[in-house]
Amino acid sequence: MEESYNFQKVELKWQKIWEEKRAFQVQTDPSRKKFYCLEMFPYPSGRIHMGHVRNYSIGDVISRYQAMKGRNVLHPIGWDALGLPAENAAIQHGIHPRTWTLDNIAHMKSQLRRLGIAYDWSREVTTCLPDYYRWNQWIFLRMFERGLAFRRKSWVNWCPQCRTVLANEQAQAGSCWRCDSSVEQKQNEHWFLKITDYAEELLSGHDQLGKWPEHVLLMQKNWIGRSEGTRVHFPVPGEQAALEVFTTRVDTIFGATFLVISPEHPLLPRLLAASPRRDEIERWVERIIHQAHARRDLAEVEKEGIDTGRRAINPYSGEEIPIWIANYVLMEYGTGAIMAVPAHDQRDYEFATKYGLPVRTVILPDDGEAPVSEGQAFESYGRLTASGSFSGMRSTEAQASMNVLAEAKGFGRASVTYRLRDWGISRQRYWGTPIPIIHCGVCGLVPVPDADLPVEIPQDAAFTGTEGSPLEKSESFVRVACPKCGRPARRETDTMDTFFDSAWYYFRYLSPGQTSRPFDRRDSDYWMPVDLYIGGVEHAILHLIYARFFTKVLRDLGLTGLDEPFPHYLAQGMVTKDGSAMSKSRGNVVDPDRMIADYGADALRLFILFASPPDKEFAWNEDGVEGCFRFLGRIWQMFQENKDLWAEGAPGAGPAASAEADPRVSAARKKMHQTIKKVGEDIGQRYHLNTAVSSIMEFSNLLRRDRDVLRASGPGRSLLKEALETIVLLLGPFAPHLAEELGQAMGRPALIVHSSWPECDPALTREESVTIVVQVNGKVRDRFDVPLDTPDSSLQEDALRLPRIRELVGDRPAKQVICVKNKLVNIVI
Ligand code: ANZ
Ligand code: ZN
Repeated sequence: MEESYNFQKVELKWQKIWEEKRAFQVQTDPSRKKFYCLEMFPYPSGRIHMGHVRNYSIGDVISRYQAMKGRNVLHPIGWDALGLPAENAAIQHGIHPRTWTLDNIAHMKSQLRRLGIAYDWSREVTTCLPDYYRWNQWIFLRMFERGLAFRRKSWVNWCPQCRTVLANEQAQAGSCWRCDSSVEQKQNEHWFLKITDYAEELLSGHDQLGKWPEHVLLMQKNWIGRSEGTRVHFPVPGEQAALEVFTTRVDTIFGATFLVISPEHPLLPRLLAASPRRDEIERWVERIIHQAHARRDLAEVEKEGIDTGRRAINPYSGEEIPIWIANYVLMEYGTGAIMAVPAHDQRDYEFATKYGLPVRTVILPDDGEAPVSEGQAFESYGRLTASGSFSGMRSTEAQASMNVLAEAKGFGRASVTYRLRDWGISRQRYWGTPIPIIHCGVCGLVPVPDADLPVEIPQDAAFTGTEGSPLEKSESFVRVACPKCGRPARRETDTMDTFFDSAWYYFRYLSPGQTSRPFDRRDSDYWMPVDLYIGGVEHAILHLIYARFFTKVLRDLGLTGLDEPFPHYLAQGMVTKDGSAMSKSRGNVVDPDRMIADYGADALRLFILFASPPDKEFAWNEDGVEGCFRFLGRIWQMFQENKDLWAEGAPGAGPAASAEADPRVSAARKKMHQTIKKVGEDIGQRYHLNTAVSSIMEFSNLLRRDRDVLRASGPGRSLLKEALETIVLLLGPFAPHLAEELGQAMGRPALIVHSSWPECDPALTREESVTIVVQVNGKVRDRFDVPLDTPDSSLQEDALRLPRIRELVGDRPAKQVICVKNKLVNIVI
């Protein structure tokens, strides 16, 4: 063995050995306890960045630790390989999307290998290959059969110059990414998935996600947006159909001074049929609809409206009020029509003020609350006034009786509305999963038979960025015989949103070679749910909701027994440098390859994990890597300096404590066991990988400090040997290459990854004393230290004797004293 640590050579050596031994390959094995550690799979953009390094290092430490704890650990990786960037590269540089993608994957795979991440590469999943996306198509067809996949009209960004549909990313700030023309809105038939059928379950499923970060659950909750309210029908004189509104504040209905419908409302053409101002109004509607659709619901957009000239009747009061059209009412929410109550809704207030519509107060603040202020709607609950027989009731009480009345009279009902929309999956792109449907002039929409799957992405397509989707121009793709009647028909040319691919990839890892089903139930029953899912919080809403939705659909198809795929989600914090997120556009990127070249994979990984807890921001600084690099060097050095301990073959475990002459020997032994315990709990329970690393550092410092003392006695020498071997095991998950190299030098027969995590002796890890918190009436007032396991009676006595507590309690007798052993005393007076 060489004297100085040649990390390049050592790291490559162990990567090769792991690969040859297939060290991380696992099988379904119901006789063993499993651990499924999953990290969000990367988009193959070309290079691994620091965010990936962080994500995958966190997962690697946890996987390797769980394996050492005896679990059968599944740690897979794959590629989210379809999507727009590959197609843009084709348009801009003339490289075929497939070539571009597969080249990127090859490069990034070599980078992941060089990082020494313990993946089971035999399970690699690549979504752009037909053996994966055929199952997208298969799942889509099962959804189609159940009405969960359907077609309807919807809006898309359209570039009139390029004559093509644009993705939102290609239409930023309302202009085309290629030609800068102003983007229009166009209505087309699109494919949707009926995620709204699962809205309630996606919400109630949160009960099973107690280990998710609170803020992620809140984001999902807001995204689903459950609102309880009332649907009310307003008859329109001269029309058969009534206008239905959705309101969360039916208690304000006597203050409704006008109705507002969305410009896309289906009843609008009828309302305007006989209008003398029809042309003018239609032109106005046309203009509003062409305002970039996505931006209309933003609060900042100036409210604009126009009077239809028609009127509707408030079924509660019999009052006739005007019907307006306005840009702030969206067709996609509720019923696309609202009753406007300017006195109690700020948006309605601003609109009414702008157009001179009446404002009528019908809710009064409760006593003691601020009075209604000028220029501001009073939006809180209160007591009803000027509301017929409901006057005097409280808001909640009025809502309940108004719902009952509406139901009884048949003009409305209590109703729940969700903000969640059905998931539009149609993309007019090439590099996506073809939707397996055939359009036949006679038979209509005909599913591609399962036996004909996959519908492959054709090779012969032109990438111009103009004139529609490349698939439309591939004759070999489009022309097909109808599977039902055999007549000439057309293939669907829309492809799927790539979020479809990532909604179930974690199931495919379980049965990667399966050719007759997406995955096996037996594998899913064993491996699922994922024990820990790690990834960036930018996926907290869409990806995680779609994955939860898919799991429920797959469950309903009988493919899995699971309700929730990821009961434990660890949202990884951002990687920043100089105060902002590390990104290409900011030009503050640090290249992992350069760090590996200068310091090695072990030092890079160790630093990333040591610098901050996984869920917090991680600020890059080069001194930090340097520090971790030196720490690993010192571990290496320590072994070199004490090599003779292995040569002399001293026994691994120390003799009885009585033989330990110097107290520093037993102190070191104790510290060793405490470190084993702390590191294990930090990795396995708290995911505080940073404090795990610092405990190892602390312990190694102690050994360096007391080295001479330890080496001076037999028991000391054997302890030092055991301690160094323990450090190697504890470092195994963090700096796996160095750990293997030292393990081998120490003559350990097995790989570190296949070794057991060291055991700690509970007798040595107990703290002698604990701090007791003293509360008076539940408020923390003082603290004191006592020996561990001090009985309640003496805790109580000690607490009552504290000067601060005596002062607070005075002569008053304590009603009750509650003691929690080793923790607290609460005195109730
Ligand atoms: C009358 C009213 C009076 C309202 C009042 C609020 C306060 P959430 O809580 O988000 O569900 N609304 C309903 N459909 C709409 C649409 N398609 N576009 C824009 N706004 C719409 O909000 C429900 C409230 O948002 C509804 O209750 C309605 O205004 C409005 F003092 O009805 B409310
Ligand atoms: Zn047909």
